[in-house]
Amino acid sequence: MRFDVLTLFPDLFAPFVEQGVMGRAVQQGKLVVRLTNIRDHARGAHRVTDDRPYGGGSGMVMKAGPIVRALSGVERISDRCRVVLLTPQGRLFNQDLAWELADLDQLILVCGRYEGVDERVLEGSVDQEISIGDYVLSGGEAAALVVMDAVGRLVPGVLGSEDSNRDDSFEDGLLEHPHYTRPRVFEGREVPEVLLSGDHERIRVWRRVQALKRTLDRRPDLLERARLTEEDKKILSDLA
Ligand code: 4GX
Repeated sequence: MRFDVLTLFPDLFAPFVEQGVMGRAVQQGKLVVRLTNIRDHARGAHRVTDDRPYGGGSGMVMKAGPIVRALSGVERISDRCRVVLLTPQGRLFNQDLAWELADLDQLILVCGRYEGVDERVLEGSVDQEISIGDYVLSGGEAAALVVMDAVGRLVPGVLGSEDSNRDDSFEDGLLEHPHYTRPRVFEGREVPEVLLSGDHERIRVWRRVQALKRTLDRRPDLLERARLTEEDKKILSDLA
């Protein structure tokens, strides 16, 4: 899978692209990340990328020209390609959308700054607007990193067997059970006895109960869309 990021701050991406799961996947060629500096497509001696809003008001708006020219400069490697603008006005990003995007060959992420981008960029050159949540960032870059991280790890071969997908929170729509590792006692707090028992069935049931308890307690909204087994439903009715 290839990610193309259009941004005024390409340097923000280097540490993320070079390290961790993403870094390894890029080295292995399973992910390709290309950065385009929108300013390289601005015209004039001053390479201006923003201007004052028509109709007045505070703040600046990103000009259409540099963004659209930057998009034209991005090679499309496949028809399975989507141009995404990160904005609070977009579809709320979640694990379902991450899976949908992971099915593409190429994702072009446009990062806006200031008050936003000229609406004509959206009309003519953007396939989808995505928001990573209901809060205000100072630019789309942090949002693009979130999308690349969540989508990239769903691409086959990106996660090692060490950190596989299948146990993850949200893959069944529930929050995760608690995790413990050595030492057995830390600051007087013991690891739950069941986890030391070696009884794999007891451990499985305990973990499932913990996951269901946490979800019921902290994110009951998730239960409506969770993939629940008959055993899960029984546990939940016992908890209630
Ligand atoms: N999830 N922001 C983008 C500037 C902007 C505004 C409109 C394009 C259109 C955000 C979020 C987010 C702040 C990034 C405004 N660019 N992006 N920026 N929440 O808050 O994605």
